[in-house]
Amino acid sequence: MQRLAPALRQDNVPLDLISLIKTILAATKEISFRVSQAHLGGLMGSTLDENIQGEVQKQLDVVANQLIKDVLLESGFVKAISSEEEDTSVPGDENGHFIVSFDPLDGSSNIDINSLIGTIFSIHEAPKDLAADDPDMFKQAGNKQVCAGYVLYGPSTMLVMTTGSGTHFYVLDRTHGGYLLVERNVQIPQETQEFAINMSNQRFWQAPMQDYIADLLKGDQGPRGKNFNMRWIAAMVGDVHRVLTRGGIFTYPADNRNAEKPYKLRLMYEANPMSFLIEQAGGLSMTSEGRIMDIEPSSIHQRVEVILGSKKEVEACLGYYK
Ligand code: AFP
Repeated sequence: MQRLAPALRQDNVPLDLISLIKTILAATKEISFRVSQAHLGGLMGSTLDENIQGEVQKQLDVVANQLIKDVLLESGFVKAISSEEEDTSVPGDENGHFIVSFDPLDGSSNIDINSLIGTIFSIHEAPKDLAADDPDMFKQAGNKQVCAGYVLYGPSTMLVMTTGSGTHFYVLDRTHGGYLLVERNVQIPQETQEFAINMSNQRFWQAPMQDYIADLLKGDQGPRGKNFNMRWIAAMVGDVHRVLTRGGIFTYPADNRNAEKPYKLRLMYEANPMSFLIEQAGGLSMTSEGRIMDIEPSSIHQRVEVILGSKKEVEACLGYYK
């Protein structure tokens, strides 16, 4: 099995980007260890703090954020970082070539039940004309990402990453301490019979999503003419990993629970990196109005509607919005 750096060189990834990726992954190896030891190391449960989005931070959220933040800011490769757990962007090295957005531990409600969680990251080139402390550096669409990926802390620790030459799966090999390539150019099946949505929000969705899901639930007796299965992991990393592995549709649609917050998922460190991975694997990643990666961001914690997965199923869902 191929090691990470040769695999990236085969895809003509520039050396400074390879170094940055290796820096992020060094932190994920430590996070993987801390996650596995959380109970033993007294890292279960919440802190007394909330992040800027009003979510109570888990102890592991804070530890994971600090680990990634430290390695990135010490590396000299990054001009600035932004994180789910940081109020604003954090300046790095003025000469850094890249900016990194990340969710240090996605699915943190799963920590206490020993279920799937992961780290999501997105890398852009740093604009040369803006200073390191200028948050406008992060106002770049997802279609300008040079790398995106996640590390899933599951039964095995897996890295799923793209640099624009396909989406590849790697597994952390603890015997030599590095990630090994296990599957190159993953392809999502175009059709599926599996959907992922938080059904408990059904009454809050807009009419087109209500109608779409109602038709899926009618199974082979309804207009789709086939039975559908449902899955919900409550961690986007877990749900997207299943979609990448065996197909499916995953959506967190707009809802009217809170008029000021119609969307749940974050554009910069959830939707954009997942969209890059999904599109590189032949899938679609959309809002009901267009391609997620074409959205020009207005702020680092911006939220967005997400409908992604198997191409034909995403198209079928979007058909209800026309
Ligand atoms: P946290 O990391 O804050 O727990 O949120 C995870 C997440 O943003 C995303 O990974 C899940 O798809 C979604 O929330 C799950 O939300 P609900 O199950 O609460 O609807």
